[in-house]
Amino acid sequence: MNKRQIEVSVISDLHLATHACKPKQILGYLKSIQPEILVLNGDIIDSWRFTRNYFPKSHLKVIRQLIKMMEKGARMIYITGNHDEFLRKFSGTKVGQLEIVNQYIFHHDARKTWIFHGDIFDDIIHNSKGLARFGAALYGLLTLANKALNRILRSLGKKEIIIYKSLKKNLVKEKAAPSKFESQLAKSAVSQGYHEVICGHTHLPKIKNIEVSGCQIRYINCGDWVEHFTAAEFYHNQWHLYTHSDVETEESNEDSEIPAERLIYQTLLEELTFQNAISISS
Ligand SMILES: [Mn+2]
Repeated sequence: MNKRQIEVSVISDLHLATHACKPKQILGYLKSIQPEILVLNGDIIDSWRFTRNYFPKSHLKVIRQLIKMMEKGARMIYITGNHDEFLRKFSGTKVGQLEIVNQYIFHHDARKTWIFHGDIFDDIIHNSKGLARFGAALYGLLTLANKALNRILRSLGKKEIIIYKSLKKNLVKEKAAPSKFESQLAKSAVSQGYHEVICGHTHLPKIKNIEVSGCQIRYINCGDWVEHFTAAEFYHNQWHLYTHSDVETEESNEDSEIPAERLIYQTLLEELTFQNAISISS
């Protein structure tokens, strides 16, 4: 497959480790691009639900693909979000091609793009973390219900649906005027001299200009990989909002198999005992 060469790709809200996650689409997209910089803009690994011990092979494949891209030379900027805030204490860490940060500033010509997850503005506006967690729990329940419903639909030969997508469409009416979240963010970006601002968090992909006291700022929300499958991409000297369609996804068989846990343990046991001549009494 011919990979699209782009300077920067920004993706957010993959929510790995949850049932809502769509690893096939993520993997399809990652395999289709060759970015110089890949920005993981928050809520990549969802630690809120991590305690459930749900991390299937398909999610592991996404992690493997990310590692492979780094091995091939891509720089990876991991910006933490509210669902992966457990990584925030590692902010500033740099390991090889991987950097963990709270925000990233991308320079192009004399312009600069401010990239961060965006939850901080949500907290300032709503002043409640508890509400967000309740929402996340509800979302989790809805996802499970959705999965069950889709199994039934599939067995009847019907197309799958995403419940919360249509639910949210009714809740969040498309307005021409920027939302409170958007205008707060734009205001802050303008006051700091940025030309573009990119965030995720809201699961609402968007690209538009927002006017702040006579100044135009480009606002891009890179969306999510639970419902919309979108990315903010930089090439030809400007930002684009890309929507990934499933159709072109081709699953290559090369190293796509990840050994079962039993086998991994077996290998570990053999490697440690044989190489170090340890005898394990049973
Ligand atoms: Mn978020």
